Amino acid sequence: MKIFHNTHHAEHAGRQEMFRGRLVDCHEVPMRLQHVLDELSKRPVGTLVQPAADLPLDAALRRVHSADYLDFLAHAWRDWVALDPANAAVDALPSVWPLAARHGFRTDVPPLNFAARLGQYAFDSGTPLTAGSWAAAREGAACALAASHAVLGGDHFAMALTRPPGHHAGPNYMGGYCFINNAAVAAQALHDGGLQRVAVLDVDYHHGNGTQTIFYERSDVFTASIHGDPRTEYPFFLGHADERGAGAGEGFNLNLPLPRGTGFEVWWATLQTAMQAVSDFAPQALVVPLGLDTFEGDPISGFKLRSADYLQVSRAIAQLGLPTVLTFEGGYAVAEVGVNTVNVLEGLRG
Ligand code: Q9C
Ligand code: ZN
Repeated sequence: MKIFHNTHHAEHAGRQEMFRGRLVDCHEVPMRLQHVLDELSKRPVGTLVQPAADLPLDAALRRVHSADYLDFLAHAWRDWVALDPANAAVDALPSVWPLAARHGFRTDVPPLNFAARLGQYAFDSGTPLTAGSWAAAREGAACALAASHAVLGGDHFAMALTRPPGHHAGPNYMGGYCFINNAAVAAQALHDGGLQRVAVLDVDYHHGNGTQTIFYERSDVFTASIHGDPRTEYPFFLGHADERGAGAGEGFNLNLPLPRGTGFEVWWATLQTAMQAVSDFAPQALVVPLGLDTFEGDPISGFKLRSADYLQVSRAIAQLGLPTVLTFEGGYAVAEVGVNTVNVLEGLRG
């Protein structure tokens, strides 16, 4: 199995995120991926490779994100520093939002102030944008794209060590530590490579709101997500069981929210439900946004999976028999995220 390594990931190193009125140290840190690499050096379940430099990345990004959002991201750091040269010493976090027209605010006059523009494109204040965020996110997306190309070329599994993560990023917004939706890039690339039906099975603790939204009105990409109930868990405003898709996409989105505190037995039964729905869709390939924040020791999440459970999870996923791309999403028990990730990759082998 090829494991695409984002050699630029550490250029995204946010310092602090806003949490309940305080700035706290970021959970989504470069050491997460370092632990995965360290574990891979002990247990080489695949071959570490880098994405080719000549991939059609910009075209692939435009397939899932709006041009204005990508342009915003590409120049965000420059514009943040232009707002005030002192900003070069701090990360960009939004502090004001247009909250949509439903509250009477105007969205028809594009703001020039960068703080206002950041609020247009970010849905939370937990996702610091730094000098290196764009370079890191771009290269992460290149890993996802390269993983899809590997699968299109005949590889059965491919892993993309995407960091920053991606599944909360929507067509034109960032948030939840995510900038580019790597799983959506991968799924769209599989489709564009000639596969008519692609399924996404999101196993991160948090609902994959970005991926759901990107494919919500489509019947060619089936999206399923098992996650903490959004009535109590982030991202709160999407991920409920009654969201089943819209228009041509009606019936092609499946949300399986579970209460905080859910252990492996119930989670496992829910995985069977999700996998049955994936099988019923009869996809030609699968994308798994792999979050390890379902782990019992995760500091910001509430499920109770244990390290050994991840071997069983991926053995089951492998039994779907589908060419599969995995993207790296959440998982904030930093010391254990390497073991848990490599357990998944090991389990794929049966
Ligand atoms: N203090 C992913 O797992 N903040 N994103 C929760 C923590 C947002 C998680 C509050 C969590 C986002 C990719
Ligand atoms: Zn998560």
